[in-house]
Amino acid sequence: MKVLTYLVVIFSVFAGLEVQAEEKKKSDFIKIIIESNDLMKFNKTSIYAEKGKSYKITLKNVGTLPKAAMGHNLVILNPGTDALKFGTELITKHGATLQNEWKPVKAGKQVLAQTKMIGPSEEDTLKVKFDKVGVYHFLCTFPGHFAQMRGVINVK
Ligand SMILES: [Cu+2]
Repeated sequence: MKVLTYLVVIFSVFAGLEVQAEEKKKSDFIKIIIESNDLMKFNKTSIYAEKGKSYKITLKNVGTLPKAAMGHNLVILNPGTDALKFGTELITKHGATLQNEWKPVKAGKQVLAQTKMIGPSEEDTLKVKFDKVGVYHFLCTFPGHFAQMRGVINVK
């Protein structure tokens, strides 16, 4: 009887450990911080990522100009969509307006993930997982910013 009790205890301990490991895996996000500023620049324009891993990407606005004049966001596009072309079509094709804070609401699956538009000293974090190997373009969709505020995520 005692042996059985020990076995049950041992089994329970192992089962518990497994649950813990599982939970740890779920919260295992790789964190990346990107800064944006009043000079209309991201501080990172080339990022390497791994297929199948989960990321938390935080966009920080380290500028001081008001959001209406110099707001920033981070919009990650799926492979095959070019950020420069996407930028030129934001208002004409992708539904970005002043009212929706320049969110490309009509872009559908061309957008993989995005933060909200943020003002000075604000930040916003998006969660993303890259399912495919490839080059993912990103940009800020505030009018005109795509000309400078662009970058690539190389997923291997
Ligand atoms: Cu911007």
